[in-house]
Amino acid sequence: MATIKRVEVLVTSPGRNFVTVRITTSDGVTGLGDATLNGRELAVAAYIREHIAPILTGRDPQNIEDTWQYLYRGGYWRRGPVTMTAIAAIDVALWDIKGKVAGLPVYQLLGGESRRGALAYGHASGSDIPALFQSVRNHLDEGFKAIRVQSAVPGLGQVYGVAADQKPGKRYDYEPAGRGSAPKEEAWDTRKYLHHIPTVFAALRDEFGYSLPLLHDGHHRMTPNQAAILGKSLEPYDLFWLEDCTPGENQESLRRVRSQTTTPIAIGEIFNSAFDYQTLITEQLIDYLRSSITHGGGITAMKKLMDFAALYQIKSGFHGPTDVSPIGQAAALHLDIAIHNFGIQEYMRHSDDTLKVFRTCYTFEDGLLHPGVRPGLGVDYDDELAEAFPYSPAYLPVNRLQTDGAMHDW
Ligand code: CS2
Ligand code: MG
Repeated sequence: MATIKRVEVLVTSPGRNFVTVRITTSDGVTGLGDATLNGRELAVAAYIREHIAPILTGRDPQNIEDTWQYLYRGGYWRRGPVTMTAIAAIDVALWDIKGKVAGLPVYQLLGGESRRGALAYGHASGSDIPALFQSVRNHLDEGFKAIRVQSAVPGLGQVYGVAADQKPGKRYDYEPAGRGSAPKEEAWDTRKYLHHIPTVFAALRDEFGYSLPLLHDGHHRMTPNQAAILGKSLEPYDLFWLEDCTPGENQESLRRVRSQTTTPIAIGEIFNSAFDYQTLITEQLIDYLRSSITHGGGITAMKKLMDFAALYQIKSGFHGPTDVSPIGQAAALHLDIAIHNFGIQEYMRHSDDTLKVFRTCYTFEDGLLHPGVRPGLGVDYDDELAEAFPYSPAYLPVNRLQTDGAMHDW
């Protein structure tokens, strides 16, 4: 029987910071897992190096479920983003190993293909309507068949999710804080936002018609009643989903939103366990579940959660920003292809530097992503190149109310 011989934690920063786990077996098979927790990366690196790596050596790499339970139940302290990202990274690396040993892509081990490919959505944004239309057109030219739309709000400055530079290829997602400095501060006013966003979607529907699925992310900035107002005002524009309309911690608050609007609701990119979704699923308060594989406890946990959600006709919309590494994205694609209740997959192409360090075989064609057919996850890690991109801290922005400077959710 092969055993786990080595667990390495690799930190690199090709455009963004990434933490990767590499497990090597006594037979020389390696598996990769994504352990990246944006803005808090080194906490997960230390958790794995100091507390997980030493207790995994000698174990059977094939026993993925038992290892998951060993780390979850055995750690005594359950849940939380740091713990669950660490467990996810080990879990995904073990699925990669299992696939390589079996000579099969991971989706085959999860039941095989349920579809030709995973419908992907890209991120359009604009500082005004002409810039936004151009950004939507660029995405259509790239082949996207579903598009998330974020817009600047008159009277507010830079808003997270909207590219400051509107040229094609320029994006909002690279280290808004700048390397090594404190988080950038942005100003927020929910009233201005609530009045402006419906006018943006009205303009989009006038220009592009109704067949294009459009999504929008509220970044947790509304109260339940404000979210209900926004959901109602967006109903005429037929959104694919409204994401993170309220902070996610209080599941009961989604009852208010749900009872007031038929706009589909997606939530969960900052959730890390099935318990975060329990009320949302059993009371059918949401339509799409947003965790990433990386932050949701790995393939093992997310497969179970999706099977539970399937009982309530809730679908997946896994988180896929560029701070989930290409390994995390590949893991999502294997699950997307396999499960029946797939909804949509977020897709922001990683930077060229990122894709040189993490060599992937997934494809994007005709609006659909496919994980590729290589055994395991289908991602290679280039150690030599990775070392050329040393880590330095980078943070997401923070949000303060324009009226009085109080900290606000985002
Ligand atoms: C966003 C992300 O992709 C999304 O829906 O909410 O940009 C998110 O803010 C980052 O991944 C946070 O790390
Ligand atoms: Mg989001």
